[in-house]
Amino acid sequence: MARLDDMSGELKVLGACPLDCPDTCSWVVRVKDGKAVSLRGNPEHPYTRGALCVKVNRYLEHAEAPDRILYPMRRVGPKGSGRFERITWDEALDEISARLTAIIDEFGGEAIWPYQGTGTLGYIQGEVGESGRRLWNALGASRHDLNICARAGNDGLRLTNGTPSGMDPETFALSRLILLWGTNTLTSGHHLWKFVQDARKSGAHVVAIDPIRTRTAEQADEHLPIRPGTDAALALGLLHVVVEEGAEDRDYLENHTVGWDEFKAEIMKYPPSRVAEITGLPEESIRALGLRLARTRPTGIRATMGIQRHSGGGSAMRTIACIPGVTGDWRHPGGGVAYSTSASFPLYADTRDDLLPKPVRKLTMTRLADGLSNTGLPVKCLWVYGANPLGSTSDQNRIRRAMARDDLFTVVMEQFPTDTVDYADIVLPATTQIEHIDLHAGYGHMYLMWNEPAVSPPGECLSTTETFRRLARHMGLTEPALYDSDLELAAQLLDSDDPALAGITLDRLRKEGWARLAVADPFVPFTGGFPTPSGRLEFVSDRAEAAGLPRVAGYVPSMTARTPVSERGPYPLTLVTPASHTFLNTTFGNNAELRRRAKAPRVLVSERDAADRELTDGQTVRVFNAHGEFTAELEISDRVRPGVVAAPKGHWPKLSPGGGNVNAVVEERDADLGRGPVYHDNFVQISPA
Ligand SMILES: Nc1nc2c(c(=O)[nH]1)N[C@H]1C(S)=C(S)[C@@H](COP(=O)(O)OP(=O)(O)OC[C@H]3O[C@@H](n4cnc5c(=O)[nH]c(N)nc54)[C@H](O)[C@@H]3O)O[C@H]1N2
Ligand SMILES: Nc1nc2c(c(=O)[nH]1)N[C@H]1C(S)=C(S)[C@@H](COP(=O)(O)OP(=O)(O)OC[C@H]3O[C@@H](n4cnc5c(=O)[nH]c(N)nc54)[C@H](O)[C@@H]3O)O[C@H]1N2
Ligand code: SF4
Ligand SMILES: [Mo]
Repeated sequence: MARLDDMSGELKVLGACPLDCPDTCSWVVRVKDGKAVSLRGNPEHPYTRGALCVKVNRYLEHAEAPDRILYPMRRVGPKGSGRFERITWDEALDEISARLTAIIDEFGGEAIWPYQGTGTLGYIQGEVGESGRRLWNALGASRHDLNICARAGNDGLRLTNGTPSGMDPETFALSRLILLWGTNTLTSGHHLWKFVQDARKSGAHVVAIDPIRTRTAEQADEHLPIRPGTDAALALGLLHVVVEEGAEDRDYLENHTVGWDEFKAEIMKYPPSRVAEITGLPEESIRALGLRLARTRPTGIRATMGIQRHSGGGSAMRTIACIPGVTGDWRHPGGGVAYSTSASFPLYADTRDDLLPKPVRKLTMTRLADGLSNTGLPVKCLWVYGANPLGSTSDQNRIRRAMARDDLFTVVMEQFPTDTVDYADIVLPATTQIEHIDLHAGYGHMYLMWNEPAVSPPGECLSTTETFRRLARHMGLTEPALYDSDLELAAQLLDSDDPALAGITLDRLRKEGWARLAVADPFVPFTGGFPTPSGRLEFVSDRAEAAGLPRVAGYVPSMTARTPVSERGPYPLTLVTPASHTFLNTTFGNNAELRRRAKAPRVLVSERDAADRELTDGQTVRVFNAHGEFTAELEISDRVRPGVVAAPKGHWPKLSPGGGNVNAVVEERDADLGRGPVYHDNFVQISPA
């Protein structure tokens, strides 16, 4: 908690980075005379080790930025114009209560869509704890399915292992072969790198598998520039070599897995020669990596979300997860697969679903445009918080049209005037992390983190929980659970007999700022079996079949991978749209210095593809398909393979030339599991602007 620093007379307040990033850093805010004077990485935290990142180094500047929304506002111009007048909280809550009551009376509570995003991952204010859901339940609102980020991969891993959780990323220091697979470590969660470097000092070989030569690929010992959406084929090809070498762990297969015979038959269909054709990788590279995999224990695979933003992405994670089942790597610390540690934290927010007056429909986050166009039971109120769908969600132009609907009542709780805010009827000013209480779990480490507020909110900003408490009061709701304080909510979350929380109390967290889960160190998962129906790692799965996938893990090509150029019509190029180094999704997209560093929106194109179109380096181009277009500066680059072009996510549409970003060309189309999005699986064409 806050403590006085004798030397300077400043308070040191411990907090945690709330952003959707695996590293969930521990930070120290120094406060003098009620004002935050610095915010730095906590040198005492074993994962943060004193460093934040290029983005969050500017968090204080962000919280104090001149464009911060400080007061409730009512729209005065047409939807999309961004013209507002300041109103009081009472006026805002009166108007909201009246509109919600009228909507519920006429259409029922399900006409409300609580569209919560990943702006903060807190258990109290954010998406992990589904902040606000008690109130939505009391109003009978539709359920929101927050599947925009990691769902397809989560579900794929669940088929194989029963859980998305796996390795403790700190144990990569013990790996002897590291595959950084569809993950841009140095950009999207750089704290892992220190553990990778520790492993290297002991001789580990590091391979990046990514269609782009990212800054991570550049720093790796080897880079395999795979064709997007073909990862499962590569996994099978590597295992083909393992089996040829007789290096499968027969004891592990026998005692800890099911379906080996069928899976082996699947593997045998993918010799390196065939895999080379599918993946576009040289056969020798596949064979060489297969040999390394056969001979190196432990092998640690860091596979994150890039792999699964594809129509076959859930299956890709499912099949990659089979690798340690064959090699027996789960026996060793430093072996296995690390995707997300979220499910290792046994904290459950009591969302009080018993308050729902009747069962309600679920609306899918990745399908906002579709959902808003539903005419059967129309959405009449869209309530956006912690999200910027007009920047981050697929099919931007359709969303824009749907949000312009006159009969849609839109409320946005925000810190900044995003493109989404421009379509709000009422805007409510939201606190930042240095102004509210929260509790966090890392999804790339094993620590619970406490965030103590360091300063008072500026203007009339309120936290998510406080906003919903006030709205409940305004609507005359009497259910006591709607009024629990933040500390009461924290205590409820930690009230658990789970051994992983042994010794972790609210008092201790507030005092120390963080606590490692009470699990072995080094941590080896699955020593007591797998949480699957069979209790074993499942190469075959009835649940997969029920989900419409093959029973045996294998290769399900993405759309771009299975469509030959000759069948792509006017849009022959494959677009991938990964993390930007300087923004976090669209958060920080309005920061002047980070925008300067990001440079204008750009698209990386191979020399061949540029030459075919007579395009030159630095030229302003249109990247387009049937759904829309965005404008970008073309960069001729050998970082992308011919046929593939890359443009980062995160630029604000309204701050971009042409008024759109990459999501103008991303289709609203489902991945193979969990209705996940397909951000790296779209066809485009490029022409001069
Ligand atoms: N700086 C920064 N950090 C971030 C974010 C950010 O926006 N900026 N976003 C945060 C969030 S919300 C998340 S979910 C994580 C996401 O971070 P990551 O898990 O790293 O996900 P992506 O950036 O989508 O993709 C990672 C890499 O996968 C590659 N890739 C794309 N398609 C394929 C494929 O088919 N096969 C393979 N092998 N690779 C492929 C991309 O080229 C990219 O380099 O990062 C978080 N961290
Ligand atoms: N093309 C493409 N698009 C992508 C991706 C991709 O790889 N490619 N990645 C996807 C991924 S992984 C994700 S997770 C999504 C993220 O998409 P969103 O969940 O929409 O996240 P952001 O775009 O960062 O917008 C979050 C907003 O929440 C606000 N905010 C932050 N903290 C708070 C708070 O405490 N209270 C309130 N009320 N607001 C707050 C921020 O100011 C910000 O405007 O984007 C997806 N979009
Ligand atoms: S965005 Fe990630 S790396 Fe940066 S401070 Fe937050 S948790 Fe740490
Ligand atoms: Mo994400």
